[in-house]
Amino acid sequence: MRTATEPVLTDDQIALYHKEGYQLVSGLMSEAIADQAEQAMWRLMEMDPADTDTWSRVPESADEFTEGRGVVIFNGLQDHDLMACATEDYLTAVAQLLGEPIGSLHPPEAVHTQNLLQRDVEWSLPRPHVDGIPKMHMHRTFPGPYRITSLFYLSDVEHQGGGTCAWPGSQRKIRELAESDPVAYEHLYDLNKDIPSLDLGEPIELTPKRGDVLFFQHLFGHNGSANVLPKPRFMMRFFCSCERCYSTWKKVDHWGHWAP
Ligand SMILES: O=C(O)CCC(=O)C(=O)O
Ligand SMILES: [Fe+2]
Repeated sequence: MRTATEPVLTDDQIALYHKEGYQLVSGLMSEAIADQAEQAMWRLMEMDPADTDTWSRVPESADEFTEGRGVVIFNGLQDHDLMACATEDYLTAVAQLLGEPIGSLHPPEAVHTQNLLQRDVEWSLPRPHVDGIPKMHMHRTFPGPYRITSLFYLSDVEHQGGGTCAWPGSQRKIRELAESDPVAYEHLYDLNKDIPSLDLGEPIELTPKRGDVLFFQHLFGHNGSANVLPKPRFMMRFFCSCERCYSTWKKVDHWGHWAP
């Protein structure tokens, strides 16, 4: 059996993460943890997984619903079944990808959801973005608001069901653009506007399974895509209120994105 100090990712996975800027990883939580977390999402969404009529409802208790994207946002949830996804194996994988000692990272404190409801649009590939772009925060491009981030999928995502799109290797071309004019691109807000003009190649539409975690780097080009299927797509990211996370990547209230 693995002990808590042993690595979980292979050298190949780590090398690919550095080369391509991202890595989709399965098995960082048990099936039982993933199942409990999915059930927690159904509860929060005030939906019955056995009754498709409930799947298009916007839950009363949501913090935000953006109709244009069909996204249901809850901020700062500390539901036990969702927080259980921050397993030792997950924290070990993050440490490995960052090149930090295993066991040295502070754990996240809460969850931010980005659940996608079905939209009545023609599905198409999105345009790439980098994170940290809201004008109100004016995040600096360097060193950027995070080194690594993680998206947790808590439902199986089918083709056109709200998979995140990833541009492999895009972080290098986006960094080159940023470095080509440090004044014009001092802020991610301005850098992001010019990203669609780069030739980043074809994106990959990821179709993750429940319990999979997508890791990506600062300056990695990605974006969500519409969910045109009836089943909601469940996805979450972690929040933290510690001074360092809050000051590097403040999000809402006293929460920042967890930025180890
Ligand atoms: O909804 C998605 O698949 C991706 C959302 C996104 O771009 C993000 O959380 O940074
Ligand atoms: Fe993003």
